[in-house]
Amino acid sequence: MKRDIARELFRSYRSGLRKKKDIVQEERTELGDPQNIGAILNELVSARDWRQGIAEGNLFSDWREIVGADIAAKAGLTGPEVSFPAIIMNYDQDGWDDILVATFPIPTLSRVAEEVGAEMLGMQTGVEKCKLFRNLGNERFQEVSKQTGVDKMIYAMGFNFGDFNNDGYFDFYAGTGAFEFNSLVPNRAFLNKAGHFVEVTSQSGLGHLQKGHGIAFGDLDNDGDQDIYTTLGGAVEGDNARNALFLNSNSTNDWITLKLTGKTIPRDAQNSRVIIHTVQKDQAKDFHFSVGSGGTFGANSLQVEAGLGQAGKTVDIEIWWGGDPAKKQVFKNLDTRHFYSLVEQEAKAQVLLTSTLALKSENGKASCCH
Ligand SMILES: [Ca+2]
Ligand SMILES: [Ca+2]
Ligand SMILES: [Ca+2]
Ligand SMILES: [Ca+2]
Repeated sequence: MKRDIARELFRSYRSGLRKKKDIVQEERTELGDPQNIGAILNELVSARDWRQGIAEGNLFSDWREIVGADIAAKAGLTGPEVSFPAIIMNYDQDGWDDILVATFPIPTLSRVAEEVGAEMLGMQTGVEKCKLFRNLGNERFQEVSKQTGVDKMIYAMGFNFGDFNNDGYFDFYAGTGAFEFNSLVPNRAFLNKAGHFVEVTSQSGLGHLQKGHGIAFGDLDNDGDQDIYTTLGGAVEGDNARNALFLNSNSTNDWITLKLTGKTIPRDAQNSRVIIHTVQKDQAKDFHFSVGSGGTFGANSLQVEAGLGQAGKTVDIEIWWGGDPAKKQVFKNLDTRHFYSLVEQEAKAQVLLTSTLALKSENGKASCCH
């Protein structure tokens, strides 16, 4: 059965210090083997006098222990020291996937609201911030947190990405909070302006105060822009909240939605690469997407719901089925603002006749409700 790390983390946090003698020591075989995570946890507990929950929260900050110091140093991936969710997205549309890691500083969890408030007032807090690692394409990464505007103290749990405005650049949304009832801070939204992130929590209407766990991007009403569904509520019994669905209503940009079906690869076509060739203001511009469920906590639509900026009426599309460049297939002159079904090894793209859904609120009105 899949482990619920968040629940275990909370239980461990609440139950206080756990005696070292209660922890079963597992023999560690060799570095680099991810199956040794349990053994590494135990080592962290033992070596640093941590509780088990803190060790779990810190595991991936100590990933050098897992992959080996030489690989960690070569890759340039260091910190944050206390991390929780992470997302892999190609934030700058250069074709190489980058890594955004959010912090979840256990020692300051009891004062989340005051720390976040202090940061928003421009005060120094000393709490560790999010890190963005840009993929340099040579098995190395460069930290670009400050220059891209993500050096914020987000305390994220749910953490996912999509495209708020169909400009082809991935934006992200973080569900925030911690265990205590009073750790209520807005869930936070960041708009990607061609590689620089600007916080749009207030103006987007996404700054819901309840604790954010699962976050899913998907075009629920079939109108070409991604809507967001979020699971809200904390880990403590009674810390409940109604989930929220946010309909997207702001895009004038072009888009195309692709439903991929594999034949030589798994049918859902996960990990397939999609490169969309566009012309924007007489300049060639490629957008890179992949088929996948997105970030940490919550799963996005497996359709490629691609924002295209001002791409105009048609685009050419290149698929690397299963992510394999040897399984490349090209579809030419597909109409933007349409839904297509693309099947591996079938030359013709089929238009999906998808009608827009008018989602209604409980009172029967067609739109809803801030
Ligand atoms: Ca990149
Ligand atoms: Ca965007
Ligand atoms: Ca939509
Ligand atoms: Ca819409």
